[in-house]
Amino acid sequence: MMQIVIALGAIILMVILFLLFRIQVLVDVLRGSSKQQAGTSNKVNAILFMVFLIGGTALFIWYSMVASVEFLPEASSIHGVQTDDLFWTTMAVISFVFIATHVLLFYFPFRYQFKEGRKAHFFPDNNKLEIIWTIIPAIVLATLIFSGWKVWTDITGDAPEGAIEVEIVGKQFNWMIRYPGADGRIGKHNYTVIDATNQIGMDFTDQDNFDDFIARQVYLPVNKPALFRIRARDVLHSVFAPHFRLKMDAVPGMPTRFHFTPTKTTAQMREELGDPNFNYEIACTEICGRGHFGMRTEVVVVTEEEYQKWYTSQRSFLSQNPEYMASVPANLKQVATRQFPDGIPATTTAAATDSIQNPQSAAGLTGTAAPEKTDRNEASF
Ligand SMILES: [Cu+2]
Repeated sequence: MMQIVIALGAIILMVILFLLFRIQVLVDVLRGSSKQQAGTSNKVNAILFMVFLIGGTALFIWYSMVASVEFLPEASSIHGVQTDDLFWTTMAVISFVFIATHVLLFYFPFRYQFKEGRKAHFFPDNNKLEIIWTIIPAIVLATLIFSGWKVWTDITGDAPEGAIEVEIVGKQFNWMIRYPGADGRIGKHNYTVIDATNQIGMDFTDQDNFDDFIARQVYLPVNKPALFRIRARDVLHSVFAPHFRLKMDAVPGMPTRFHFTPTKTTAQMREELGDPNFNYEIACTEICGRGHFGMRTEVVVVTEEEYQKWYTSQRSFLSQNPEYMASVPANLKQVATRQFPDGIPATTTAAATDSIQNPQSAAGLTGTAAPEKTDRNEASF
């Protein structure tokens, strides 16, 4: 009830003010003082333009200083330094233009506010001026775009010889990481063979898969080029490693890639930032569903020595999951058994035979009916 009374009171007050204003105007007309072309609001507005300019600039400087604490540390990759340089050069150019035009934009209404008896200068066109303000931005923009294009083609081009290949597959909701084994080749994949264990869909009719291994983190040696082979299993994801200035979409059915060279080890970064808990990370920057926020994987950059130690300590997927021997074609069985220097564990032989009839039971999903097997070579995503 009280609110209604207040609202009604406010409306009545506004109506009264409006009527008073109208009466004042009518009185002015009668007195003949309405010929005055601008009231006090002319001056007030002109001053407000200057207040906005000065206040806005002060806020901009203050906020830039406060926010700079959150900026990423210096890039930890070779191309990252180039993209940062490019970013700051572009930023400097557009900031200069932005500030120059906006100072004029706000200063002019103040400087040239309405004044009784002052007449505007008639200035229809000037070809020389128009040529200057067309050619200069054209040259500046073309230079910026060309240098950006040059860095971009370098990043997206072929990886240098001997780059370490890592496959990164996004799925709702985590990243799966696969390394090639001693052969240096990542094996073929096929979505029809995906199950609860073989989540990446390693196709064991391809012998390149026999020595591949799945890793929980991305390990990389410092100062050595690395190539990410990126895929997605279900929806769009995006590989984002901000410290390396790396971002590439993971698209179902369309493999993408990104090569870069890390220049600082995790230990170096921890020391530099004074943060003993620092870790490089890969996050997903595509809103890919409910668990999107949880798509985080660590990237560990180590010395070449440490990397070799880690790499050689990894065991192939096949040697850890001998039941998949059942998926290896007869003519390749001999090659695949090399993954088992101590022989294939006897207990799994039964499971291996079983998985031929029921692949899901091998994956620990007993009790569910196995889907009919399709030709594994027929489709590959
Ligand atoms: Cu995602």
